[in-house]
Amino acid sequence: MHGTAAGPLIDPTSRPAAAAPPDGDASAGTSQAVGDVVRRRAAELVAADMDPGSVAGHVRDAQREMARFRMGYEFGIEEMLTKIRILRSEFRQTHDHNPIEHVTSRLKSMDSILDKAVRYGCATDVPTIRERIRDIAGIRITCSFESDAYWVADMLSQQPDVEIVQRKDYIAAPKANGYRSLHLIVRIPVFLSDRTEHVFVEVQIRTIAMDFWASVEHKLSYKYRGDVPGHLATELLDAAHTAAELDARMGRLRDEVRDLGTEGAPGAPRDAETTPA
Ligand code: 0O2
Repeated sequence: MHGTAAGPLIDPTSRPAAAAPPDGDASAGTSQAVGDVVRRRAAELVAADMDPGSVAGHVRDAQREMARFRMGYEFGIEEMLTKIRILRSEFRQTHDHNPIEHVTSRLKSMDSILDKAVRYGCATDVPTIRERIRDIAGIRITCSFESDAYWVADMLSQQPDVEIVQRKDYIAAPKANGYRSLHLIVRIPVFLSDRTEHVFVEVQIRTIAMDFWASVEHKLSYKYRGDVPGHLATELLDAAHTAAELDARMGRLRDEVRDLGTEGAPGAPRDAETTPA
């Protein structure tokens, strides 16, 4: 991937235009895309009259390098998930409220990585992609309340091996379309047998209401290829305001319950009912 005799393995001009669906099965999509990229590269080398033995060697090298590239991000996700799991378990044992409802993760597909590299106008060699595309590994944490989202962000930020590279607070300052979420780009070390890799992981933290809205908006945006018709965009913005109001009301109700000291009383939702991280 760093550049073979016949050029970089990741060549955005040699792949089909269609990108993988953004919310698809990330790991399956990525291996599929990696396989496609390697097969296309092999076909190019054959067409360039390279002898079959050299082509096989190049393909093996490329496959190995692709696997190494993905591995760092997979382990980065695992490390962050472990941190989140520990926070969640500790909180569950010491408090009667669980700030984390559920957690999902995904590895960006090779097609999406290349789309973004093209959009950023950056080179497609591995070091450049590693540096410029910072959401190859992604984690989404869904909380019940806005204050929980900030709490989770603070807890992760305080960990000594988590470097906060960027923090975007779309809760305090929503996007023009109404999108709200707290985004962190973190950089964490991944300790391998022969080296330490530092990988970027994007962590999106949001409430259930924000997540519901973003999921509907994403589907509409995908359906209309990013150009949602005016009346639907207005409807979405209105729904975002409603979701924000719901978050605010639920926060006030939670404060009320907390003041009364009745959390954990009969009838209150039990932690065991939530999805484990
Ligand atoms: P996917 O498939 O979810 O990963 P850029 O990443 O360059 O597009 P920027 O400013 O670096 O833009 O990133 P930003 O604003 O932090 O947003 C990155 C991610 O947040 C997106 O990733 C989405 O997951 C989510 N997001 C941001 N804005 C919206 C929005 O308006 N609606 C919805 N539903 N999600 C949003 P990707 O790469 O677009 O997609």
